[in-house]
Amino acid sequence: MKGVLFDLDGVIADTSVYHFQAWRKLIKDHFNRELPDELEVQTKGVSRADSLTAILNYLDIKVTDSEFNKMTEEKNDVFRELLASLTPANILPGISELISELKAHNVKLSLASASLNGPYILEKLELINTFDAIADPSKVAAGKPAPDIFIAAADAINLSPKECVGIEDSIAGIKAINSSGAFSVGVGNENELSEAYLLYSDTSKLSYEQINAAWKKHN
Ligand code: B16
Ligand code: MG
Repeated sequence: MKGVLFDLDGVIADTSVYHFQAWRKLIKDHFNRELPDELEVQTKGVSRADSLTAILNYLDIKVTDSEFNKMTEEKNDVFRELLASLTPANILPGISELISELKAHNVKLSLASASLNGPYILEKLELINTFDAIADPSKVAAGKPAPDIFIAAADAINLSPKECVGIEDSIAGIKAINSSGAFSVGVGNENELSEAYLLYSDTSKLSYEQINAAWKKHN
């Protein structure tokens, strides 16, 4: 295992709460409608525009292109306000320890997040200098579940996906890792992430030794 391709939201930090809070506020303000908890899973790991499309489809609401664009900007403004209070204390349990182990074994770290706010979030978490590369989601042709962002993240550290492990908390993300050719490690619910090659219930359980051994066995 020469590189690890990290998802951000739900793996490095629990910013998913902020994402959904921002969507809820937007939909309440615009349409006075509530979003059910189960819709959150459909927006996890999925780009801002694809998330809004899923939400509007669920609500059976149609908007013009310009309203749609205005809404994605507004959602991001709310999300950025919520992010203002983010500190290293928001790094999920076990992640700092895993990063230290990876660094000690000369494994390269690359960010494979769908979020255009990735660099800003890593700065707030004081992890920006820890990463060797950040793949730019605005430069890839297709978002998760397409493999593009994981291929770009591996490429940014001069590795092929085969030499890498990807860590994800979303269904779309696990599908993306698997089709990129990297080894998928899921963090979360077994029913949701059954396609992950290796699964942990939460980030505190992530183990460098286990992940490396599972990657070796797979290859
Ligand atoms: P932004 P990840 C994803 O992050 C989130 O899970 C998803 O909810 C969000 O819509 C997407 O980033 C885009 O984020 O609006 O900040 O560009 O899980 O891929 O790290
Ligand atoms: Mg995620």
